[in-house]
Formats: sequence, C-alpha cells, structure tokens
Amino acid sequence: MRFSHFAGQCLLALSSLASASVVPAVPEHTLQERQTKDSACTNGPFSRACWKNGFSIATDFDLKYPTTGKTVTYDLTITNSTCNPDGNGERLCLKVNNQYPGPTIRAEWGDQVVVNVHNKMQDNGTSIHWHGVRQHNSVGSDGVNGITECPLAPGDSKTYRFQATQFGTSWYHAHFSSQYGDGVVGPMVFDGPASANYDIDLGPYMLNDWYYQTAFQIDAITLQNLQNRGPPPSGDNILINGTNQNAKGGGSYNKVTIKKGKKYRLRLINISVDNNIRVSLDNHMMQVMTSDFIPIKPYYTEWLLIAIGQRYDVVINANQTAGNYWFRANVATDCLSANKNNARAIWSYDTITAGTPTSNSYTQPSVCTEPTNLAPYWKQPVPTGSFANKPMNVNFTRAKLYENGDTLTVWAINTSSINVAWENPTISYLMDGNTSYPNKLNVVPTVNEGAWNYWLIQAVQGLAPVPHPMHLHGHDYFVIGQGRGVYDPSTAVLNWNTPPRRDTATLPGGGWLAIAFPSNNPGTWLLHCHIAWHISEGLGMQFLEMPDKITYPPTEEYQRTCTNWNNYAKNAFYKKHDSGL
Ligand SMILES: *[C@@H]1O[C@H](CO)[C@@H](O)[C@H](O)[C@H]1NC(C)=O
Ligand SMILES: *[C@@H]1O[C@H](CO)[C@@H](O)[C@H](O)[C@H]1NC(C)=O
Ligand SMILES: *[C@@H]1O[C@H](CO)[C@@H](O)[C@H](O)[C@H]1NC(C)=O
Ligand SMILES: *[C@@H]1O[C@H](CO)[C@@H](O)[C@H](O)[C@H]1NC(C)=O
Ligand SMILES: *[C@@H]1O[C@H](CO)[C@@H](O)[C@H](O)[C@H]1NC(C)=O
Ligand SMILES: *[C@@H]1O[C@H](CO)[C@@H](O)[C@H](O)[C@H]1NC(C)=O
Ligand SMILES: *[C@@H]1O[C@H](CO)[C@@H](O)[C@H](O)[C@H]1NC(C)=O
Ligand SMILES: *[C@@H]1O[C@H](CO)[C@@H](O)[C@H](O)[C@H]1NC(C)=O
Ligand SMILES: [Cu+2]
Repeated sequence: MRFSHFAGQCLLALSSLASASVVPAVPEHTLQERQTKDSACTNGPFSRACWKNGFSIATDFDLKYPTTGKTVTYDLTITNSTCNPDGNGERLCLKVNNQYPGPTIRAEWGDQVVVNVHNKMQDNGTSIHWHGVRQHNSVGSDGVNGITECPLAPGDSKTYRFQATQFGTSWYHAHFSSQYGDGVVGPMVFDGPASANYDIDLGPYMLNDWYYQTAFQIDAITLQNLQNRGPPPSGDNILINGTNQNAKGGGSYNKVTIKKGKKYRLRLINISVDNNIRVSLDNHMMQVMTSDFIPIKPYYTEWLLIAIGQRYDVVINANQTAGNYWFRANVATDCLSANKNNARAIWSYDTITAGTPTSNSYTQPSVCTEPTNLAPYWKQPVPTGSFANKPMNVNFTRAKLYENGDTLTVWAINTSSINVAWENPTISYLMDGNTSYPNKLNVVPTVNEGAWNYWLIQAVQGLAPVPHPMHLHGHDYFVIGQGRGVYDPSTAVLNWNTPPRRDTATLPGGGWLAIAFPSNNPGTWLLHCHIAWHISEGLGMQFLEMPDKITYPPTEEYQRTCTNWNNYAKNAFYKKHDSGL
C-alpha cells in the first residue's frame, strides 16, 4: 500500500522500488544523465526523494540548485555566561542567544540565509563558520578569522550572507582558537529531499565531549605539554543534545518519546573538540541516509562511529515492543579517544510509563574504522589521477609559533604549522593583489578551473597513531582511499568509481587519506584537522582556488570589522596564543 502511494506521488526513477522503507539502489547514472532526472513530484512521508519545482534528490547541486527568493534571517548574540549541562556545577559558558548549545538555524534548500552575529563577550573576538556550507561566491561569509575576515571585536556585529545550495544537517561554530569548546556552537538544518522515507523529523541530535575546565585552559595545557608530547587531558563527560548525567549521578538524561509504527529521522552531529563517539539505540537498527551533506544509498547499522564535524542522518523505525530503551553515545577508545564518562539518553514509546530502561546494548565494534558503505545516492565517478608524487605530511613536532615565544607542541603539514595573523587575513592579500604570502599561512594553490585536485595526506610514521578528522571548507571532497601505514601505490585500494563524498573524513591513525575535488569554487579554503587542539596547534593549510574569480565581501563592513579589531587588540588583556584557528 505504501508502495503504490510512493510510486504514485513520485515520478523519479523508482520503478525498481521494493518497499517503502528502503529507497533502492538506483541504476548507475553519469553526472550528465543525472541532470535529466529531476521531476515535478512532491515531497511527503512516502516520497522523500522528491522535492518541488523540478528539484529532487537527483539534482546535481554542484551545478544547479533552487533559488527560492526567500530570505531567512537570524540574530545570534554571543555572551559570556555560565552553564551546567550535566549537573557537575556551573562553569564559564560562551552562549548563543543565552543558550548552550545555540539555537537551530533552519532554512529551506535554496533560501538565502542572513545571520547577524553580535559579539557581546568582554574578552574574545569571534568569527562564525557555517560548517559544510559551500559558500559559492560568498567566501567572505566562511567565518575563518585570519583567512576570510578579521575577528569580530567585542561590541561589534557582522552580517553573514550565503545561499543554502545544499540540503541536510550541519552546525555552526566559532573559529576563534578553541572558543567553540566553550559554547559558541549550534545546529543548522536545510530542509530538502532525502534518500530514505520517514514520518517525523526529530531534528538535530548533537553529541559532544564536555570538560570541566574551559577550552582555553585545556588548550593552553596541550600547547605547553612538556610531558614528552603526551596526550591532551581527557574529557570529563559526553553530552547528548546538551545534557547528560555526570559520573556521580547528578544532571539528567535527554529524553525522546516515540510512537509505535512511526519512522523517525534523527540528525546526528558530532560537535566535539576531541572525542570520536559511537552511537546506538538498543533494539533499533539505524538506517543511515546521509554522510555530511551528501545523500547516500541507505544502509542499516547497529552502531555508528561519528568523527568530529561529521553528520549522519538516520531513520529509526519504532517497531519494537513498546518500552524504554537506552540511546548510547560511547567514547571510541579504539580511536584513542579518552573521556571519563559515556552518555545515555532515554527513548520511550508513548503508550508506556517513561522510566529507566533495562534494555541491552548491541555488541560494540572494537575497531576504529570509518563506515565503509557510504556510497553516494547518485554515483559520481572521479577521473583517475595520481597521488604518488606529492604527499602532504602530517607531523607532530615542537616549534615556536611566535618570535620570543615558548617552544610549543605543534602539528605541521610539510614542516609548516599554519599560524594566521588575525589582523591581516588572506582575503586582504588577495584584495591588495599581494601574492607574497608568508609561509606560516600555508597557502597551496589549486589546479585551474574545471580540473581535478588530487591530494594525499600522509601521517608521519612513529608517532602516536591518532586519527585526524580532516575538514575542508568550500567543498564536499571525494574520499578516494584511506589506509594504515605509508601509502603504497602498488597495493593501495582506491575507489574511483563510487567514492564516498563528504566535507570531513578521517585520516586513520598513522595512515593516509587520499582525496580529490574539482576546482569549481573561487575562494581560499581551509583544510584542517577538526580536533580543536590540533588546529590550534597548526594542523591546517589553505587552498587558494581560482583567485581571479573571487567575489569579495562588502568592502565597508570588511574594513570596519578589521579597524575595530585592530583597535581592540592593541589593548586586549588576552593575546593570541596559538594558530588563531
Ligand atoms: C568571561 O568572564 C570571565 C569572568 O568575568 C572573564 O574572566 C573572562 O575573561 C570572560 N571571557 C570572555 C571570553 O569574555
Ligand atoms: C578568550 O577568553 C578566554 C577567557 O574566557 C581566555 O582564556 C582566552 O585567552 C581568550 N583568548 C583570546 C585570544 O582573547
Ligand atoms: C535537540 O536540540 C535541538 C536544539 O535545541 C532541538 O531542536 C531538537 O529537537 C533536539 N533533538 C531531539 C531529538 O530532541
Ligand atoms: C566525535 O568525533 C570525535 C573525533 O573524531 C570522536 O572521538 C568522538 O567519538 C565523536 N563523537 C561521537 C558522538 O560520535
Ligand atoms: C523493524 O524495522 C527494521 C528496520 O526497518 C526491520 O529491519 C525489522 O525487521 C523490523 N522488525 C519488526 C519486528 O518488524
Ligand atoms: C610536501 O612535501 C613533499 C615532500 O617534500 C612535496 O613533494 C610536496 O609537494 C609538499 N606538499 C605541499 C603541499 O607543499
Ligand atoms: C617530523 O618532525 C620531526 C621532529 O621535528 C623531524 O625530525 C622529522 O624530520 C619530521 N618529518 C617530516 C617527514 O617532516
Ligand atoms: C605583501 O605582504 C607582505 C607580508 O605581509 C608584506 O611584507 C609586504 O609589504 C606586502 N607587499 C605589499 C606590496 O603590500
Ligand atoms: Cu588532528
């Protein structure tokens, strides 16, 4: 019955549809064919692949996206306050609109998003990055202080403007050193089609590590870490959507009520600073349908490992015996993540009395590997290229980030740790036509428009094998391969035909990550490890792409924020103490 419903409403290539719960693997299409598959069908519980006005899950959003003509506007005010998300006690918290985590930014695919950010903190600048947003022709809204803007000084405001050219789940966070670990973070949802059907959208479900010291304190310990380059301090707790009990039992669990027979879409987002998390709902398989902003061929899993910055949208079928079930978010110790407590939430069917679950966990996997079955819904092969001759070596070393400063623990890409000058962003060099970028900006040019960039990121051997979640701004890159040890072209397994595509993928501990992306987005785009301590310690570089075609931010606002920042910085109590990112 559901099947005919679906088929009747959606004219997509769904003739091989077997059941309403699973959108089947589509026949393989080339990029060109894909553009002809959009249809006029309407989105609904049984036709989530559809959207409207000729756009659908089949739309190639690199080339085409709706322009709704609608503008959604948000005001985000950042204040220095306190919070107590797990009952352990109040601590400093940099809140957004008086909330931790911050409010959800929600728009529809194709909308223009306008966000006015007001910095009402006393002692920090800020810049807000809209994680995963392509920023097509709007690099000035990418929110990376020292690269795309000067930080916003205390008391100043700035308007970010961008179009939601893709759909799905993401988050926003500050890029001012490790500030987002203290609270400047929130979810972002762009409504659009999906590759699996569901009845109810539960919205974002954020997962993160939580520390009883502030992020700036932990970061300082990590940078000064003289104990033989030892690991950073462990987190104290994990939060699920901003809450959990603490190890001593105070605080409260997040609670979700579900109805038997309904299918729920849950938007999982890892907003951690340093911990890989594995999640599971007892007795309920999760049907995974996205990786970051990319719809995938849906598959079922018991446990899902999520690295920092990554998102997975899943569908949960409430078809078990009505009862209370644990939702678990465990620290992935096999990924060398360390935290003193795991998190739980309680999911209850609406027909029973909500109470403490007695449900049992699925067996937790013990190997730290990113999910391997993330084939994009629309297959997009990548032209074969070579990775052999230009590795970017990720090294752990010690260096001075400043003249006359301490020797610090730093990460480096090819012996150079990124270290931006907040008052002199890369965009200023570009506007001035000054191509003498200092080495510490780690500027790497991309190939010309339309051609493909192939990069091998290689961990230097002999270091602690920490996995690094590598995030690229301005693109969803293609993950051509991942492996342990040193990349060997004669044995490496590369996937050119159905590579996963996303904006954050893991460089395996002591291993390599081979990525590809076409030059099609003018701007300067940060590639960095999303472990807050690691980018603070320099693990990043920027790709300068099609500089002749960059659309610059409005000059007046750009100059004003830089002037205000320079005036503030001269007398600021706290100084920059790290890469600035
Ligand atoms: C927040 O307030 C505390 C206490 O007044 C102060 O020490 C700290 O520097 C402030 N932080 C920011 C980012 O404004
Ligand atoms: C930001 O504020 C925190 C205190 O809340 C302080 O520890 C840190 O040094 C400040 N950073 C900068 C660069 O202002
Ligand atoms: C998690 O929190 C966000 C924002 O506060 C809210 O919109 C969402 O509904 C919550 N998710 C669940 C599953 O409760
Ligand atoms: C978030 O990502 C970090 C680092 O990649 C990881 O250690 C942690 O387990 C992840 N958290 C969740 C809930 O998946
Ligand atoms: C519940 O739903 C899952 C996922 O759709 C399915 O695999 C399973 O067979 C269903 N179980 C029952 C008891 O219907
Ligand atoms: C990194 O260093 C290697 C070895 O010296 C070199 O081949 C490669 O081109 C460098 N990569 C970048 C991005 O500069
Ligand atoms: C990595 O850093 C160490 C310590 O500074 C240095 O001896 C080594 O040459 C570096 N290796 C590479 C490949 O850059
Ligand atoms: C270009 O930038 C460099 C590094 O900041 C600076 O030393 C130099 O004066 C600049 N050149 C011009 C022509 O502005
Ligand atoms: Cu890292």
